Amino acid sequence: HSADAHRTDLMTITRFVLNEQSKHPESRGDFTILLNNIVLGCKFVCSAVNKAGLAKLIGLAGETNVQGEEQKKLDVLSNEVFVKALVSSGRTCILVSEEDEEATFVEPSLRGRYIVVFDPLDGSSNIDCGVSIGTIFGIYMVKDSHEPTLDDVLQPGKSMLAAGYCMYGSSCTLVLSTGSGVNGFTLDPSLGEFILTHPDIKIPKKGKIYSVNEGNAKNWDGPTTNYVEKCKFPKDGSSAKSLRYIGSMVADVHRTLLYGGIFLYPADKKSPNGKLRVLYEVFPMSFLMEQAGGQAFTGKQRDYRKFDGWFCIKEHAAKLQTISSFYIGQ
Ligand code: P6P
Repeated sequence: HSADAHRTDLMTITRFVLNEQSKHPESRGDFTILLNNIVLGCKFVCSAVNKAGLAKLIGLAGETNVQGEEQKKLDVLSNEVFVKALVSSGRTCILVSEEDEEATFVEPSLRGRYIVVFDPLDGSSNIDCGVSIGTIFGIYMVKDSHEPTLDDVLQPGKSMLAAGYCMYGSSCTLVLSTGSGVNGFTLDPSLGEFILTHPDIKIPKKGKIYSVNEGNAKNWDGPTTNYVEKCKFPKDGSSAKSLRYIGSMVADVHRTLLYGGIFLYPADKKSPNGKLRVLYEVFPMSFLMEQAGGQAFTGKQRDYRKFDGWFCIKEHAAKLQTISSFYIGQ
Protein backbone atom coordinates (compact mmCIF):
# COMPACT_ATOMS: atom_id res chain seq x y z
CA HIS A 1 0.00 0.00 0.00
CA SER A 2 2.74 2.46 1.02
CA ALA A 3 4.62 1.95 -2.28
CA ASP A 4 1.41 2.54 -4.20
CA ALA A 5 0.57 5.53 -2.00
CA HIS A 6 4.01 6.90 -2.82
CA ARG A 7 3.34 6.47 -6.53
CA THR A 8 -0.11 8.06 -6.42
CA ASP A 9 0.44 10.52 -3.59
CA LEU A 10 2.57 12.86 -5.72
CA MET A 11 4.46 15.35 -3.62
CA THR A 12 5.16 18.11 -6.14
CA ILE A 13 7.45 21.00 -5.27
CA THR A 14 4.40 23.29 -5.38
CA ARG A 15 2.58 21.18 -2.81
CA PHE A 16 5.76 20.86 -0.74
CA VAL A 17 6.27 24.62 -0.65
CA LEU A 18 2.60 25.21 0.22
CA ASN A 19 2.96 22.71 3.09
CA GLU A 20 5.99 24.67 4.27
CA GLN A 21 3.99 27.89 4.01
CA SER A 22 1.19 26.44 6.12
CA LYS A 23 3.71 26.15 8.96
CA HIS A 24 3.88 29.96 8.93
CA PRO A 25 0.22 31.08 9.22
CA GLU A 26 1.37 34.69 9.25
CA SER A 27 2.97 34.36 5.84
CA ARG A 28 1.23 36.04 2.96
CA GLY A 29 2.32 33.40 0.47
CA ASP A 30 4.79 35.76 -1.22
CA PHE A 31 7.64 33.29 -0.77
CA THR A 32 5.54 30.52 -2.34
CA ILE A 33 4.83 32.71 -5.34
CA LEU A 34 8.51 33.63 -5.63
CA LEU A 35 9.61 29.99 -5.52
CA ASN A 36 6.99 28.99 -8.07
CA ASN A 37 8.41 31.57 -10.47
CA ILE A 38 11.93 30.24 -9.92
CA VAL A 39 10.58 26.73 -10.63
CA LEU A 40 9.04 28.03 -13.86
CA GLY A 41 12.42 29.42 -14.90
CA CYS A 42 14.08 26.07 -14.16
CA LYS A 43 11.51 24.19 -16.26
CA PHE A 44 12.13 26.52 -19.20
CA VAL A 45 15.92 26.26 -18.96
CA CYS A 46 15.67 22.46 -18.66
CA SER A 47 13.69 22.35 -21.88
CA ALA A 48 16.08 24.75 -23.67
CA VAL A 49 19.19 22.85 -22.47
CA ASN A 50 17.71 19.55 -23.64
CA LYS A 51 16.96 21.01 -27.07
CA ALA A 52 20.26 22.92 -27.26
CA GLY A 53 22.16 20.23 -29.16
CA LEU A 54 19.37 19.95 -31.71
CA ALA A 55 18.27 23.56 -32.08
CA LYS A 56 21.89 24.71 -32.29
CA LEU A 57 21.36 26.98 -29.29
CA ILE A 58 24.95 26.23 -28.36
CA GLY A 59 27.94 28.07 -29.65
CA LEU A 60 28.55 31.77 -29.93
CA ALA A 61 25.79 34.37 -29.90
CA GLY A 62 25.24 35.91 -33.32
CA GLU A 63 24.91 32.59 -35.16
CA THR A 64 21.57 32.24 -36.92
CA ASN A 65 19.41 29.13 -36.63
CA VAL A 66 17.54 27.33 -39.40
CA GLN A 67 14.83 30.03 -39.25
CA GLY A 68 17.58 32.59 -39.73
CA GLU A 69 16.82 34.01 -36.27
CA GLU A 70 19.62 35.52 -34.26
CA GLN A 71 20.70 32.80 -31.83
CA LYS A 72 20.94 33.68 -28.17
CA LYS A 73 23.57 31.83 -26.17
CA LEU A 74 21.90 29.50 -23.69
CA ASP A 75 23.17 31.43 -20.69
CA VAL A 76 21.90 34.72 -22.12
CA LEU A 77 18.51 33.11 -22.85
CA SER A 78 18.39 31.53 -19.37
CA ASN A 79 19.20 34.84 -17.75
CA GLU A 80 16.41 36.62 -19.63
CA VAL A 81 13.91 33.92 -18.62
CA PHE A 82 14.85 34.10 -14.94
CA VAL A 83 14.85 37.89 -14.83
CA LYS A 84 11.40 38.02 -16.46
CA ALA A 85 10.01 35.23 -14.24
CA LEU A 86 11.35 36.93 -11.10
CA VAL A 87 10.23 40.46 -12.00
CA SER A 88 6.75 39.29 -13.06
CA SER A 89 6.36 37.44 -9.72
CA GLY A 90 5.81 40.86 -8.16
CA ARG A 91 7.74 39.60 -5.08
CA THR A 92 11.26 40.81 -5.82
CA CYS A 93 12.98 44.17 -5.47
CA ILE A 94 16.59 43.51 -6.48
CA LEU A 95 18.04 40.82 -8.76
CA VAL A 96 21.77 40.16 -9.05
CA SER A 97 22.67 37.86 -11.91
CA GLU A 98 26.09 36.55 -12.93
CA GLU A 99 25.10 37.48 -16.48
CA ASP A 100 24.39 41.15 -15.78
CA GLU A 101 27.00 43.79 -15.05
CA GLU A 102 24.57 45.75 -12.91
CA ALA A 103 21.89 44.68 -10.44
CA THR A 104 18.26 44.89 -11.61
CA PHE A 105 16.08 47.16 -9.46
CA VAL A 106 12.45 46.14 -9.96
CA GLU A 107 10.08 48.99 -10.80
CA PRO A 108 7.86 50.08 -7.87
CA SER A 109 4.61 48.71 -9.34
CA LEU A 110 6.07 45.17 -9.40
CA ARG A 111 8.33 45.50 -6.37
CA GLY A 112 8.25 42.90 -3.57
CA ARG A 113 10.38 42.19 -0.51
CA TYR A 114 12.85 39.60 -1.80
CA ILE A 115 16.33 39.85 -3.25
CA VAL A 116 17.41 37.01 -5.54
CA VAL A 117 21.05 36.40 -6.41
CA PHE A 118 21.63 33.84 -9.12
CA ASP A 119 23.82 32.33 -11.76
CA PRO A 120 21.30 31.37 -14.45
CA LEU A 121 23.53 28.81 -16.09
CA ASP A 122 26.72 27.99 -14.18
CA GLY A 123 29.25 25.82 -15.95
CA SER A 124 27.97 26.90 -19.34
CA SER A 125 31.40 26.24 -20.88
CA ASN A 126 30.39 22.56 -20.55
CA ILE A 127 27.20 22.89 -22.65
CA ASP A 128 28.79 21.96 -25.97
CA CYS A 129 29.95 18.57 -24.67
CA GLY A 130 26.73 17.72 -22.84
CA VAL A 131 28.16 17.81 -19.30
CA SER A 132 25.61 18.66 -16.58
CA ILE A 133 25.24 22.39 -15.88
CA GLY A 134 22.99 24.25 -13.50
CA THR A 135 21.23 27.27 -12.10
CA ILE A 136 22.27 28.42 -8.62
CA PHE A 137 20.18 30.87 -6.57
CA GLY A 138 20.00 32.46 -3.16
CA ILE A 139 17.19 34.49 -1.59
CA TYR A 140 17.41 37.36 0.93
CA MET A 141 14.72 39.58 2.40
CA VAL A 142 15.15 43.31 1.85
CA LYS A 143 15.94 44.91 5.20
CA ASP A 144 13.06 47.36 5.18
CA SER A 145 10.78 48.89 2.63
CA HIS A 146 12.98 51.94 1.94
CA GLU A 147 14.07 52.59 -1.63
CA PRO A 148 16.20 49.47 -2.23
CA THR A 149 19.90 50.04 -2.85
CA LEU A 150 22.93 47.84 -3.47
CA ASP A 151 23.59 47.89 0.27
CA ASP A 152 20.54 45.62 0.61
CA VAL A 153 22.48 43.03 -1.41
CA LEU A 154 25.60 43.28 0.74
CA GLN A 155 24.21 40.91 3.37
CA PRO A 156 26.26 38.18 5.04
CA GLY A 157 25.66 34.58 4.01
CA LYS A 158 24.04 33.88 7.37
CA SER A 159 21.07 36.09 6.55
CA MET A 160 20.20 34.11 3.42
CA LEU A 161 16.60 32.83 3.70
CA ALA A 162 16.77 30.11 1.08
CA ALA A 163 19.10 28.68 -1.51
CA GLY A 164 18.96 26.08 -4.20
CA TYR A 165 20.20 24.82 -7.52
CA CYS A 166 18.72 23.10 -10.50
CA MET A 167 20.97 20.61 -12.27
CA TYR A 168 20.33 19.98 -15.97
CA GLY A 169 21.81 16.54 -16.51
CA SER A 170 20.58 13.02 -17.22
CA SER A 171 17.60 14.17 -15.15
CA CYS A 172 16.56 17.67 -14.12
CA THR A 173 16.96 17.88 -10.34
CA LEU A 174 16.08 20.89 -8.20
CA VAL A 175 17.63 20.91 -4.73
CA LEU A 176 16.18 23.45 -2.30
CA SER A 177 16.52 24.56 1.29
CA THR A 178 14.33 27.18 2.96
CA GLY A 179 16.23 26.82 6.23
CA SER A 180 14.81 23.57 7.59
CA GLY A 181 16.76 20.88 5.75
CA VAL A 182 17.42 20.12 2.10
CA ASN A 183 15.03 18.41 -0.32
CA GLY A 184 15.55 17.26 -3.91
CA PHE A 185 12.89 17.24 -6.62
CA THR A 186 13.15 15.60 -10.03
CA LEU A 187 11.29 16.95 -13.04
CA ASP A 188 8.77 14.54 -14.54
CA PRO A 189 8.60 15.94 -18.07
CA SER A 190 5.36 14.10 -18.76
CA LEU A 191 3.71 16.05 -15.92
CA GLY A 192 5.84 19.18 -16.14
CA GLU A 193 6.12 18.88 -12.36
CA PHE A 194 9.07 18.57 -10.00
CA ILE A 195 8.39 15.52 -7.78
CA LEU A 196 10.00 15.02 -4.35
CA THR A 197 12.57 12.27 -4.96
CA HIS A 198 15.27 13.09 -2.37
CA PRO A 199 13.51 13.98 0.92
CA ASP A 200 15.64 15.45 3.71
CA ILE A 201 19.08 15.09 2.09
CA LYS A 202 21.91 14.63 4.59
CA ILE A 203 25.51 14.44 3.38
CA PRO A 204 27.12 11.07 4.29
CA LYS A 205 29.29 11.41 7.40
CA LYS A 206 32.41 9.96 5.76
CA GLY A 207 33.27 10.65 2.16
CA LYS A 208 35.68 8.72 -0.05
CA ILE A 209 35.80 11.37 -2.78
CA TYR A 210 37.76 14.58 -3.12
CA SER A 211 36.91 17.00 -5.90
CA VAL A 212 39.45 19.59 -7.04
CA ASN A 213 41.08 20.71 -10.27
CA GLU A 214 44.45 18.96 -9.89
CA GLY A 215 45.64 20.90 -12.91
CA ASN A 216 46.15 23.86 -10.57
CA ALA A 217 48.35 21.84 -8.17
CA LYS A 218 51.55 23.68 -9.08
CA ASN A 219 49.93 26.92 -7.88
CA TRP A 220 48.53 25.62 -4.56
CA ASP A 221 49.71 26.84 -1.19
CA GLY A 222 51.27 24.49 1.38
CA PRO A 223 48.17 23.56 3.40
CA THR A 224 46.16 22.72 0.25
CA THR A 225 49.03 20.70 -1.18
CA ASN A 226 49.39 18.79 2.10
CA TYR A 227 45.64 18.14 2.35
CA VAL A 228 45.36 16.77 -1.20
CA GLU A 229 48.51 14.69 -0.64
CA LYS A 230 46.79 13.17 2.41
CA CYS A 231 43.75 12.31 0.24
CA LYS A 232 46.03 10.44 -2.18
CA PHE A 233 48.59 8.93 0.23
CA PRO A 234 46.83 8.57 3.60
CA LYS A 235 49.32 8.08 6.43
CA ASP A 236 46.85 6.31 8.74
CA GLY A 237 46.57 3.18 6.59
CA SER A 238 43.07 4.14 5.37
CA SER A 239 42.38 3.78 1.66
CA ALA A 240 43.09 6.70 -0.66
CA LYS A 241 40.15 8.86 -1.72
CA SER A 242 38.89 8.82 -5.31
CA LEU A 243 39.17 11.99 -7.37
CA ARG A 244 35.99 13.07 -9.11
CA TYR A 245 36.00 16.51 -10.78
CA ILE A 246 33.36 17.44 -13.34
CA GLY A 247 34.30 21.12 -13.59
CA SER A 248 30.65 22.15 -13.29
CA MET A 249 30.00 23.33 -9.74
CA VAL A 250 26.38 22.24 -9.54
CA ALA A 251 27.28 18.69 -10.63
CA ASP A 252 30.30 18.49 -8.30
CA VAL A 253 28.33 19.83 -5.33
CA HIS A 254 25.31 17.59 -6.06
CA ARG A 255 27.53 14.50 -6.13
CA THR A 256 29.22 15.65 -2.90
CA LEU A 257 25.83 16.14 -1.20
CA LEU A 258 24.62 12.67 -2.19
CA TYR A 259 27.84 10.63 -2.03
CA GLY A 260 29.83 12.60 0.57
CA GLY A 261 33.43 13.80 0.38
CA ILE A 262 34.79 17.26 -0.21
CA PHE A 263 34.64 19.77 -3.06
CA LEU A 264 37.28 22.46 -2.99
CA TYR A 265 38.31 25.36 -5.15
CA PRO A 266 41.46 26.60 -3.45
CA ALA A 267 42.98 29.99 -4.01
CA ASP A 268 46.32 29.73 -5.77
CA LYS A 269 49.09 31.90 -7.18
CA LYS A 270 47.11 32.22 -10.44
CA SER A 271 43.87 33.29 -8.71
CA PRO A 272 44.88 34.52 -5.25
CA ASN A 273 41.20 35.23 -4.49
CA GLY A 274 40.05 31.85 -5.76
CA LYS A 275 37.56 31.67 -8.61
CA LEU A 276 34.09 30.93 -7.24
CA ARG A 277 31.83 33.95 -6.80
CA VAL A 278 30.67 34.61 -3.25
CA LEU A 279 27.13 35.84 -3.83
CA TYR A 280 25.71 33.27 -6.22
CA GLU A 281 28.05 30.30 -5.95
CA VAL A 282 29.68 30.23 -2.52
CA PHE A 283 26.93 31.48 -0.21
CA PRO A 284 24.05 29.43 -1.71
CA MET A 285 26.10 26.20 -1.87
CA SER A 286 27.41 26.80 1.67
CA PHE A 287 23.84 27.33 2.89
CA LEU A 288 22.72 24.06 1.30
CA MET A 289 25.76 22.11 2.51
CA GLU A 290 25.27 23.27 6.10
CA GLN A 291 21.54 22.51 5.96
CA ALA A 292 22.50 18.99 4.82
CA GLY A 293 24.82 18.52 7.82
CA GLY A 294 28.05 19.41 5.98
CA GLN A 295 30.24 22.43 6.41
CA ALA A 296 31.61 25.26 4.35
CA PHE A 297 34.74 27.25 5.03
CA THR A 298 37.57 29.15 3.46
CA GLY A 299 40.33 27.16 5.05
CA LYS A 300 41.26 30.35 6.84
CA GLN A 301 37.92 31.15 8.41
CA ARG A 302 36.06 27.93 9.15
CA ASP A 303 32.65 29.52 9.42
CA TYR A 304 31.61 31.18 6.17
CA ARG A 305 28.74 32.79 8.01
CA LYS A 306 31.12 35.22 9.62
CA PHE A 307 31.67 36.74 6.18
CA ASP A 308 29.94 40.02 5.79
CA GLY A 309 29.10 42.16 2.83
CA TRP A 310 32.67 43.37 2.42
CA PHE A 311 33.21 40.44 0.05
CA CYS A 312 31.00 42.31 -2.42
CA ILE A 313 32.57 45.08 -4.48
CA LYS A 314 30.06 47.87 -3.84
CA GLU A 315 29.82 49.29 -7.32
CA HIS A 316 29.63 45.91 -9.05
CA ALA A 317 27.76 43.60 -6.73
CA ALA A 318 27.24 41.34 -9.73
CA LYS A 319 30.96 40.94 -10.29
CA LEU A 320 31.87 39.79 -6.84
CA GLN A 321 35.28 39.18 -5.47
CA THR A 322 35.79 35.49 -5.16
CA ILE A 323 36.56 33.79 -1.93
CA SER A 324 40.11 33.00 -0.88
CA SER A 325 39.70 29.24 -0.75
CA PHE A 326 36.45 27.40 -0.70
CA TYR A 327 35.86 23.99 0.78
CA ILE A 328 32.50 22.34 1.31
CA GLY A 329 31.53 18.83 2.18
CA GLN A 330 32.07 16.51 5.10
P1 P6P B 1 38.07 25.29 -13.39
C1 P6P B 1 32.37 26.85 -14.19
O1 P6P B 1 32.95 27.77 -15.07
C2 P6P B 1 32.78 27.23 -12.77
O2 P6P B 1 32.36 28.52 -12.45
C3 P6P B 1 32.15 26.23 -11.80
O3 P6P B 1 30.95 25.72 -12.28
C4 P6P B 1 33.22 25.16 -11.71
O4 P6P B 1 33.24 24.52 -10.46
C5 P6P B 1 34.52 25.95 -11.90
O5 P6P B 1 34.19 27.13 -12.64
C6 P6P B 1 35.53 25.14 -12.69
O6 P6P B 1 36.73 25.91 -12.73
O7 P6P B 1 39.09 26.38 -13.19
O8 P6P B 1 38.40 24.06 -12.59
O9 P6P B 1 37.76 24.98 -14.82
